[in-house]
Amino acid sequence: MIRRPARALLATALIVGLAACGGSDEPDEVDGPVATGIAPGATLLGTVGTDENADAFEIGLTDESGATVTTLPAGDYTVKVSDPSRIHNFVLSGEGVDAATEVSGTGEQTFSVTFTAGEYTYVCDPHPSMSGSITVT
Ligand SMILES: [Cu+2]
Repeated sequence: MIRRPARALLATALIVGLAACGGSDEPDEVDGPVATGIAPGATLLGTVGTDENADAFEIGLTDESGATVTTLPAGDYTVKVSDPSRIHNFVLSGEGVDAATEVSGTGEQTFSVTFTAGEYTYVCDPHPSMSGSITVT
């Protein structure tokens, strides 16, 4: 007798959850905040691993507040990459850009890049599932 209302509540929660996900045009699912209002001249932060675990299978490109970059206007940018892992690297590529850290190397590297309209990707060479993309407009 108690189960039936509980089940109905669960079903309602599922429907609401599905509705919230519907209609998303985002090409990649992003955890956490998405960066907005980025302008040429900004510094972007590339990361592999996590603060807790340098070898974690995580890769990211964020603004200085830590919000994930998914789109930004064409122009010149500084990309600071933090690569504390000996099993990962960070490769940012696309039209006119090929910036990469070494897999075996660790530390920070800073790249000056010029983005033009189009798609750019960032990926870890040994682990292609670690990847993301940005759309330059
Ligand atoms: Cu990797």
